[in-house]
Order: sequence, then structure tokens, then C-alpha cells
Amino acid sequence: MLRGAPLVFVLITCVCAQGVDNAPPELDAPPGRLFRLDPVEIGFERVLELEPGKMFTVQTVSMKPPVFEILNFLSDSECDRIRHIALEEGLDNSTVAEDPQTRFTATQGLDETQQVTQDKDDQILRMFEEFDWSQDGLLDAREVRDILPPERNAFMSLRDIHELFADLGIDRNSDGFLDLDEYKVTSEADIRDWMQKKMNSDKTRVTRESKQVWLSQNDAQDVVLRSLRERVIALTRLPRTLIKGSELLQVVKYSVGGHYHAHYDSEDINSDMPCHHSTIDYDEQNDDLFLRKHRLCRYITILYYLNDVDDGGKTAFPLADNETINDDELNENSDTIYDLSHHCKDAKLIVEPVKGKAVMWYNHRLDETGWLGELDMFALHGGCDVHSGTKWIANNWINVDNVREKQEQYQKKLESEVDLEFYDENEMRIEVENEYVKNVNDDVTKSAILNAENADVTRSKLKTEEPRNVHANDEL
Ligand SMILES: [Ca+2]
Ligand SMILES: [Ca+2]
Repeated sequence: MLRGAPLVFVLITCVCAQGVDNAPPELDAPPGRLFRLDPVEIGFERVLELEPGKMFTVQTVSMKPPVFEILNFLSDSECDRIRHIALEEGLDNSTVAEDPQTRFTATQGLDETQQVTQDKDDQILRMFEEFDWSQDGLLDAREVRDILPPERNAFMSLRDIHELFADLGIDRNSDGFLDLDEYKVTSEADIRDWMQKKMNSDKTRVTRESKQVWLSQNDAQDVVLRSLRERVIALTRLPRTLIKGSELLQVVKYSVGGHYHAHYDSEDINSDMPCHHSTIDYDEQNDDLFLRKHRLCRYITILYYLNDVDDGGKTAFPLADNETINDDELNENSDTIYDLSHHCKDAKLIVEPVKGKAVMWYNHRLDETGWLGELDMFALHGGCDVHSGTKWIANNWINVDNVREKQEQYQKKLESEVDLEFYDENEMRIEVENEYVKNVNDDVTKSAILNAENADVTRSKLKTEEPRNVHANDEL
């Protein structure tokens, strides 16, 4: 944490993972309310027993949103093991949610001399008026940025938009705005090509530059992944089925230049779209499409650093503990606030990546009934550029539907399902992995990871190969 921490108060409490009833009364959430760790004040430390006999120090580093750091939440060998599993599974390029809507004319090469039908003209005018937020009859750089084709993971500053105007010659009278006639003849295909070229030549113009894989933590999975989940249940003090019904563990690898510009992990609850996680007719085959029609409902984020980064790779919260959030100020300073490739150091809270450290924060406030409330606008955050080395992190998102009945219904369904269905096919693997953990030798694990990285592993091994291939240290 890069911030002058005030006096540190240490409160020794015992929250026993196996006996939540023993916890001090001030930490209990009344029935039907979501538990929320009280940040108390910046620098505040509480020592919690999250595993029998094992104490963890949870330090408050921000009040708005409540952000906590826990050093050594994962041991070195646990970090190595998770990276190892991620490599075995194979990492894919990370993406951001796509929006297929067309905002510019789809007809390439359309110009003023061509006849457009009245219908088409009306439609273009309606779109133009919709996009012209300030209703001045012109689209300024900010208004244009809002309607850029968004599906290419692009991150464009206002300066980039002016460059786009100039390169494509679409701002014909060079006044810095697009009027209706200029907008009409602007081709979306040309903009896409321009954006792609820009992103190819400058990685900081990509919203998210990393690789990732999703790992299940169900009862049949690796013992390290399962015990991590137990620790999360003890830390968040939320019902077991709520944690089990949350998203898979996401493991992310950033190489040099890798980053994720400032964003929110969750979404506005005042939306017509249902939550993604608790929708029961989930269509796995069409995940991308499905996600477009649903929203992310993530009460908590817990981020783990799985290695030490040589240089860079900090986690930044540009607005943490800001006095207020003012939309005009946000718009005015958007290039500074969101662009973590160039403005990491300007963030209000910067968390250093340290192997084994966990950072936990609440993305939502609670409403008056103690249930999931408004998105906390202060929870804006992202990953700054890695300058040297690689950065490995993992994310656990704890999902809660703001419609209480839907969350309850979802958990009830989970309770009725037996999590042991995978045991048969994986029984052998579990035995082998338990053995692996007993014998774990950091040097061997590290060299296995190094070899796998050098081979640029993208195969899916755990799913297809015999359990004995999961690790290479039988001879130990
Ligand atoms: Ca305007
Ligand atoms: Ca113009």
C-alpha cells in the first residue's frame, strides 16, 4: 500500500472456520443479511483464524470501497500449484464483454451523392440524436468514443478520437466534431480497421492484455483449490452454497506490457437484465451471447498474487477514498482515471503485487435490508502495466443476485445437487494430487512451471490425460 497509514490498531479475534458461532458478536451478520467485514479505519488490522490453528492478518487499506490486504493468504507452494494447474489446463486470451450493436453506417463507401432511402435517413437521424448526449447537434470526441465499435477490446483516449478524425478524414470541416452529414458517411468498417491498426501498434490501447483460464473448485478438484475455497468461506463468512455457486477461479497471466485498464467487476443493479450466475437455464454452448443478455453480479472480489513481479503490475484503485464521485469530473478526467498504462501512479490507492497476498474488496454496498445494493462507484480498479517479468494473479468473485428470492432459489437448487458426481472419474487423480501436495517440492514445481512456460503450453491436459501425468515428481 502506498499511503501513509495512520496508527495501527490490532484487534485479536478468533473466527474459527469450523465454528462460526464462536466469533465475536460484532462480526456476525443478522439472519438474512449478507455479512460484510467492517473496515473500521485505514490501517486497522484484525487477526482471524481462517483455518484451524492458522492465523491471518487482515489489514484495511481503503474505506471507500472497503479494501483489505492479507499477506501470506496463500503459501508459496499453493501459488506455484495453482500456476501449475493453470498451465496444464492451458490459457486463452482474455476478452471483455462484447456489444454487437452497430452505431455507424453499415454501408461502406456511402457518400453524399448516393441516394439513401427515407427510412434509412430517419433511422440514422434517430441514432444521431440518441448519441448526441449534449443535444447540441454535434458529436464531440467523447460522444463518438461512446459509440465506437466495442467488440475489439479497444481502449481509446479522447486524443485517439481526434487522431481517428484526422486519419480517416471524417471530420470534413475540421471543427473537432461530427455533424449529422459527417456522421452519415462514416463507415464503421473503416473505424474498425483503424482501431485494429492502432491496437496492433500500441498495446496500451487495448483494454485488457492478458491470458486466462477458469478453474473449478468443486469437491472433486485439486486439494489446493478446495482448501482455498474453505479459507474464502471463513473470510467472507457467507453461506457455503453461496460461495460454491459463485464463478470459477479465474487465473490470469500478464506478460510485459500486460494490463487491464480501470473497470468495475460488477454491474448496476438497476438493470432489466438478470444476473448471469443465478440464471438457471444457463446455455453453456453460447456463453458469449448469454453474457450479453445478462449482467455480472459480483458482491466481492478476492484477488490473489501468485508470483512476485520483477517490475510493475500493481493493482490500482483510481477513486478509492475520494471525497465524492462527480460525473462531470469523471468525464473531464477520463483519460487520466481509466488509462492505467499511463496514469497508474495517479491512482488514489495502489496495491503492490506480492506473492501469496490476497486483496479483497466489496463491489456493492448493502441496501437497507442488508442485501446486495448499489454498485459502489469507488470500487473502480485495474491492473497497471507489467514492466518486467510476468504477473500471475487469480480472482475469486463472490456472486449474489440482488433479487433475494432468485439467489435463494439458486442456492436451493445447488443444495439439491450432489457435488460428488465427479468423484468416480477423478478419484484416482485426487489420490495422486493429495500425494503430490504431501511431497510438494518447490524447486521441482518451479522448474515444471518454467519448462511448461518455455514450451508455451496451450494444451488441455488435466481433462484428457491419465492422472499420473498431472505431476512429474513421482520419483521424489
Ligand atoms: Ca454533442
Ligand atoms: Ca465536423
